[in-house]
Amino acid sequence: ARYASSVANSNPDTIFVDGRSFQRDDMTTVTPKIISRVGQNLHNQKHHPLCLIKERITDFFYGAYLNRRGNPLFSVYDNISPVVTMQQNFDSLTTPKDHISRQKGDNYYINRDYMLRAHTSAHEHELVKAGLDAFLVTGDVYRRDEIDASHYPVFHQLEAVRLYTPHELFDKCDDKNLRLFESSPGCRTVEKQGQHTLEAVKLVEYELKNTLVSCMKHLFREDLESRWIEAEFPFTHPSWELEIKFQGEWLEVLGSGIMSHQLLDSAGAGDKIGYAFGVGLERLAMILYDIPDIRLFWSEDERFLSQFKVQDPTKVKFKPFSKYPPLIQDLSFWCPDEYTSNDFYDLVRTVAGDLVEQVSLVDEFQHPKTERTSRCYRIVYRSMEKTLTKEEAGDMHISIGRTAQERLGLEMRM
Ligand code: FA5
Ligand code: MG
Repeated sequence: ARYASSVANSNPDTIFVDGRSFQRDDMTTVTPKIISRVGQNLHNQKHHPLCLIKERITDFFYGAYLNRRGNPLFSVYDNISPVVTMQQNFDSLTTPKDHISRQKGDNYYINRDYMLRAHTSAHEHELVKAGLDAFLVTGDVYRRDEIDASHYPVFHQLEAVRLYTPHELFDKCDDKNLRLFESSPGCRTVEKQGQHTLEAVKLVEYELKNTLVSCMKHLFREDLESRWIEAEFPFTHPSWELEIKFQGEWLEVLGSGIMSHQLLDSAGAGDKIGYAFGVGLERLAMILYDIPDIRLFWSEDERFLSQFKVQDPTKVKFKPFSKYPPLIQDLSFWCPDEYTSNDFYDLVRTVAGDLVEQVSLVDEFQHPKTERTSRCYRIVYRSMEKTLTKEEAGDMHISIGRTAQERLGLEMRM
């Protein structure tokens, strides 16, 4: 096996993605950098902001929708491989062969047969075909796109599908003659697909919009400002996008609509009507936690990740940290009896202000004879505005030591 894999590795025509090997061809657009993102699954990393958002949306759906037996109605999938066929990503969703969304320039194709999914909608057909009526799919999605503060070639979506039988949809209606489908299918209009009755479409539209607005209020706040915009997708009609007011601007957070009857019919659910939506998790997390740049989600820096490792993450507001390098120095003292570390922390803040990022107690011991206590503090110097020079940090360090001797009676150990 080792021999085989080293041979394969040295073959430039073989691409490894998610534990499988593929032959490169004239459709290939994936790059090593992009492939390295596959399998990171930020949405499944405990305490990661994308995972927190996923969990809060899942909690909302678990809480709000129970089946007759009192179990959650929606089943949850967050571990489906992003490697899909073009059949899954496009054809299964009735996307026309010449649709712009298929362009080589916009997608990460592995080869003529496989690609990295461009949206979580790629799994709608297979899950409906498996017999599911209500499900959520969360995953990483890949698009060749510009790179700026709100665009990144890899981001995360949460997809939802909810199907209704006539009984479920018309449950609360008095009129027993309501139907999902026209007895003879008419033409598609602005309002609906040819097969559906207008009353069925209006009820599903109401359920969809009501569900999503309630979900957003659950995530954000009751007085959240939102609006619906007419949209266009090959796999839903009618379709809408939801925009949320964020820092005075309208920001699009999701696409949604009444699922294509052709799609449902070909997946074996031609007797049902349903809605689907796909929401961008980064957009929601940026709004919720004040995260200014989409690249931060990929940071492995504890100064980012640790901000979300708290008891109640709903209240987190991200505090920006410096991109300049740190300078680290230690200070050791013999300390008087009544002294506490907080005295030293206050003093550091007074002397050094924002140039100190962190102070931590790294060592503590008691002298066996004198019984005096020694403490060693590690100080991380870092500016938000510039790279600190060794001299600047050194001067600051000396000044902290001297002030600690004068004001706190600490005795510096050399
Ligand atoms: C779609 O991807 C559809 N599959 C959504 C859908 C699902 C429609 C089910 C109907 C039924 P769109 O390309 O607009 O649609 O992306 C959906 C959301 O993903 C956007 O509203 C946005 O929140 C997020 N998104 C899209 N592109 C990016 C990007 N480059 N970076 C970050 N988030 C993005
Ligand atoms: Mg859109």
